[in-house]
Amino acid sequence: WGTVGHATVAYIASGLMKPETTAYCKQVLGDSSDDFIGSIASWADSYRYEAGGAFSSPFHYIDALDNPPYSCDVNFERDCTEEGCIVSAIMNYTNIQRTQHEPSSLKFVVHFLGDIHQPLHDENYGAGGNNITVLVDGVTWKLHAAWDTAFITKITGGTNLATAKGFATRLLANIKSDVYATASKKWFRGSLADTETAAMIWASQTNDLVCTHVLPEGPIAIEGKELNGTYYQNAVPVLELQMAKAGWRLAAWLDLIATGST
Ligand code: DCM
Ligand code: DCM
Ligand code: DCM
Ligand code: ZN
Ligand code: ZN
Repeated sequence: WGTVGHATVAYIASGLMKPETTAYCKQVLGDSSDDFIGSIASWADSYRYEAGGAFSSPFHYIDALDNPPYSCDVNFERDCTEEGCIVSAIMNYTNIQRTQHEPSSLKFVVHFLGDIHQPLHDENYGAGGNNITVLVDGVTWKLHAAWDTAFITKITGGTNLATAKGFATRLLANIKSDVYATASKKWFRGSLADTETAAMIWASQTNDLVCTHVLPEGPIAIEGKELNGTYYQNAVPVLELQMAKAGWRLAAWLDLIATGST
């Protein structure tokens, strides 16, 4: 996700987490403001461009070697390479956070629980959609960035932290009321007793969306095409649900870490 997507996930989580989890995160991050988590959600995207941070680049995704739109699946042994992937990164930084309570592992966990909910971060095809070019309202985008950023800007009309806060407020209301309240009771939460299974279930559910909503008729059907019609209309509810699920799961995950639970 771009900065609005990551901050939206973070603000949703901050609206759902336990008070002791808020206190824990504020203490670890050394930030007592309301933006303690929204303001660090995109740190990992700056860090990977720093000289010492290049090792973390593969941690933002898992390149599922599936065959969309005919079959979608993620396989840890097949798809997580030796340099690591988003699933192994969530496992590692969650364990570091549980034992060392330090800021960089918390910033990684917040970021990667966001990215794992972006369908193209759980897909190998076209380097996660970076090699597919599309149009959004006449502007050329990589398909990956259309999902990361262009569609979210089109939904919210903004690009800053205030935009994310507004978007998160609306999605939080959905989680707490009619729109997602019943469904969210069945969302898979995950447990710190088996972090690989948790992250793999999040990745697999998200990867399913590559077949149904990202490449439903294959790449040729969208290459060079304008996506602001039906394709975008079908993407909006998926993007909103992925933001909501990611924020809800991040809150639950941080609650377990902060309270020393599994
Ligand atoms: N990005 C960038 N420069 C930065 C931080 C982020 O160009 N300093 C861009 C690259 C990605 C996007 O942000 O297209 C989101 O990154 P990702 O989705 O890989 O986390
Ligand atoms: N990305 C991905 N899968 C890949 C390669 C990259 O999901 N196989 C993501 C990471 C960034 C975005 O795509 O969010 C752009 O990557 P880069 O900045 O490396 O071009
Ligand atoms: N917003 C949203 N969905 C929209 C339009 C806006 O979630 N379709 C969010 C993002 C904005 C916030 O609401 O930051 C306030 O919007 P506005 O500036 O239109 O009042
Ligand atoms: Zn991305
Ligand atoms: Zn990222």
